[in-house]
Amino acid sequence: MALRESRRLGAPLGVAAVVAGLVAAQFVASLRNGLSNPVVSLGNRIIDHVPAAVKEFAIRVFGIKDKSALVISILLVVLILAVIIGRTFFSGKHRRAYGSVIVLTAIATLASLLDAGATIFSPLPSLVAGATAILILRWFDRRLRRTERDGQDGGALSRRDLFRALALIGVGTAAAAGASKFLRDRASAQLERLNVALPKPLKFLPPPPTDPALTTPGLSKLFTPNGQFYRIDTAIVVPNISVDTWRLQINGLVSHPREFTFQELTDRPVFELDDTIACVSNEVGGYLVGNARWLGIRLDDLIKEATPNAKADQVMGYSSDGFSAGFPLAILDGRDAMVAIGMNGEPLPLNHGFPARIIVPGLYGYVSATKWLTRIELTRFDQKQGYWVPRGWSALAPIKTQSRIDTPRDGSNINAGIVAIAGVAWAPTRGISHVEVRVGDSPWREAALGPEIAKTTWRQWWIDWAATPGEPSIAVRATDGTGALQSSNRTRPDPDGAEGWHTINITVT
Ligand SMILES: Nc1nc2c(c(=O)[nH]1)N[C@H]1C(S)=C(S)[C@@H](COP(=O)(O)O)O[C@H]1N2
Ligand SMILES: [Mo]
Repeated sequence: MALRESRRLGAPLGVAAVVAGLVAAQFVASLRNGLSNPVVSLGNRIIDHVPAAVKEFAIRVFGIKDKSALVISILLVVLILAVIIGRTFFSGKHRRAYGSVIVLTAIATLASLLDAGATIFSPLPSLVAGATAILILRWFDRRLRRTERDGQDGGALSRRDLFRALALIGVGTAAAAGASKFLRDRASAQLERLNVALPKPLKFLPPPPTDPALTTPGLSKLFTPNGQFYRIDTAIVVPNISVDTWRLQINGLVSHPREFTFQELTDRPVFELDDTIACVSNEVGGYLVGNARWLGIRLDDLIKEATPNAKADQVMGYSSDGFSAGFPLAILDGRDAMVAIGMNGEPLPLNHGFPARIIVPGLYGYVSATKWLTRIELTRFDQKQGYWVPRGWSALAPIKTQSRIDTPRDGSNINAGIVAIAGVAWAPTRGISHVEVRVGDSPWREAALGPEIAKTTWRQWWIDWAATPGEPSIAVRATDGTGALQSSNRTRPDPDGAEGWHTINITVT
């Protein structure tokens, strides 16, 4: 009776043991930087090895939630394994169940040893997870045996006992989860960020003009608020960097390697830059693009002080979590590339690279915009490749001229009458000189353009259109500041950015 009962309880008990192990691991991982959560490490290894096509797919299907989807998938697989382990264990095959836990622990250990900056301590949480799961399984087993031996009303008693045990594990798990969250928050860069006082630029940029988006519902704002700014990176957990211990190194093929504390860096002259950044994975008409007023330190000055050797032809930024992005040294042609510390009047948000990142006007993010920056290396293209290059993306990646219709939305129904068609167009650093709109088969019409605050930023555009009933398609195309028309040839984002005119279909009734 007790045995049959226990077999049925195998699944929930297996899950309880494994979940308790994972929570114990998270608790240990939150005690100090450098201890890796096993699920995060497994996710990191998967992200490291996904081909460009899968990354594309994940971004398209899950958008910026791609990493939550990854973590949830890993947890689901682990939970399924936990059910199998629980059932195996409680049907008497103890060695096989322990063996499975040990194999899982070994995989997690290996995964955490491969994390950027891993030490021999990094797998500690994985080992704690494995040990916790095994101890809990053994404890359950002992209780089961005891109730069986005592023989008094076996099944009922063992079930009550086991539910009590489950409740205990539940409470312990919740307590550990709460404590680990508390510890993480206390150590958090979030608090330090609130205390960072941004230095003042020698000369402020003029205040932004009145935003046309105020009068055109649906049009993107001239400056994208930080909370709405797109986020793309490989970090499952945002790096938690303390400005007290943070250093920026500049080294590699240089005669004067440099190292700065956050204070030393921000004591230098800072300047403001209005710049639109874009992700190479952005589809035609997509939202992986945003405009901000950045505050930072001139990158060309920093590099000049380090004195690159004649052999150096690439500037590679590295983040605390092992990401890297490289671009030609020759790109620093006087343009306002910076080590950014501020975004739209605030210290960089954690999601966008606190305490410092690189911004290079005119280059896609994956070759330039390293967040959580810790090192800048002068190197050679024939010696080092940035993170995404061996994964199938181009080594050189200037931002292509693109335009997007924000309103009306693709597939929407609107009423006949006067309607605004509006959106944004960008071509940093060339600027936008014309935007044209075509409705159905009508000729292209020149759109009105919003203020050009800089050649590095996007420009809003709009036309008033007298909509009549039908199902028209609407297309947009931009001409950059050099007079070059945006390419009409539809291409995929990989290897160096999508091309084509954004075209939508709507219904007018
Ligand atoms: N450390 C780090 N920096 C990174 C990335 C990353 O994965 N890790 N992704 C880059 C890519 S692909 C883009 S498009 C931009 C996005 O910047 P955002 O998230 O601030 O919009 O960051 C870049 N910097
Ligand atoms: Mo990107």
